[in-house]
Amino acid sequence: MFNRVLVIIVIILLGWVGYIFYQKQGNPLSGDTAVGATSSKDADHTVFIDADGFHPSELNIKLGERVLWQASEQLWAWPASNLHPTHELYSEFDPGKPIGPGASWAFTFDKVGNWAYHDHLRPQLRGIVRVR
Ligand SMILES: [Cu+2]
Repeated sequence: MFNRVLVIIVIILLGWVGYIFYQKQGNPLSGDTAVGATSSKDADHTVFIDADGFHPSELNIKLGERVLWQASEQLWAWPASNLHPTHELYSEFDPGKPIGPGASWAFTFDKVGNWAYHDHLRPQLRGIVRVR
């Protein structure tokens, strides 16, 4: 009888510890969508991403302006600087992980240039940001 109570207490304790641990670590999937904590109000330009690609795919902006990429509710996306897969032309222009469905990622361009980019998950989808 005593052993049974002890086992139940241990199970409850393990569940509680696991719950606390999970809360602290966070759900890895919600962590990915947390990339989208920024809203389009915080950006100068917004590019929408759907199955067809980037809209608009060409953007002309001024130095220091901020562009937000907004993924559609249906897909994961990963806008990143060319060249695929290294993203070395403008290595900071890369969220470093995919943007979850409905989430977004914003980047401030601090270099003048023609910054061609692609969706790292579907590299045939291309876009360009021209910074002047
Ligand atoms: Cu890539």
